[in-house]
Amino acid sequence: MSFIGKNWGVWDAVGKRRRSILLGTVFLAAIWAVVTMLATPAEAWRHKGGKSVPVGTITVDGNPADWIAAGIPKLIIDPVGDGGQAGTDLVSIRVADDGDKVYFLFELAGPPVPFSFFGLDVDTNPNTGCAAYGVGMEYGITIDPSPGGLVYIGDARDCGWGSGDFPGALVTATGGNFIEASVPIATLRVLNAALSQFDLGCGTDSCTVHRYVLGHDQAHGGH
Ligand SMILES: [Ca+2]
Ligand SMILES: [Ca+2]
Repeated sequence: MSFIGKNWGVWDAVGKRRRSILLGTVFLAAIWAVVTMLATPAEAWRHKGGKSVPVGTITVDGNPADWIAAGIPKLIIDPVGDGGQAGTDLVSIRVADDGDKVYFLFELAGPPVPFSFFGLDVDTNPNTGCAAYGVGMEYGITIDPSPGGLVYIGDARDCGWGSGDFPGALVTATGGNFIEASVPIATLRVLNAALSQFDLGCGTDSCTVHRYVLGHDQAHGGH
């Protein structure tokens, strides 16, 4: 009996160890679930906003009515009063794409004035490109909204970019407190042929970096 008892004791010890391992695993899984649950909404929220639309939905004419009619949500909402002059103080940014171009609608606190700068991280890797505007930007966007002002997108990997990098690629129009812009997706694929998403950072008025995923309806705009 003592032999059996001993064996039972061994089995019991093994069983306890197994239960202990099992409980430990369950405990770790529970912690991981909570961590994931806490982390996911922020990440998901940060990456949502914007919309893929049919070709012809958006006309770059400075009139935001087409964006409103198409129900394109805000990708970025920015506090008013933190961006210098009203004409460079960001209020919101909407982003959309139609499979051919990426469109931007920048809303400012007043009629746009020089200059607005933005950075696109087209490999969504902060360690590649120029570390500025909260991203590792491959492309820089310069917008001088004054009549005849230069507007361009350029190769910013060395932190400098010029109007001669991709001549005519950035098209803009202003109206009221808005700057509307478009860039061919083909231009963005010059520096990342596999482009499917990008992170958007702001220069003149810093904003919270947000990710835009091409070809998706991304409801629920965020800050
Ligand atoms: Ca328009
Ligand atoms: Ca990058």
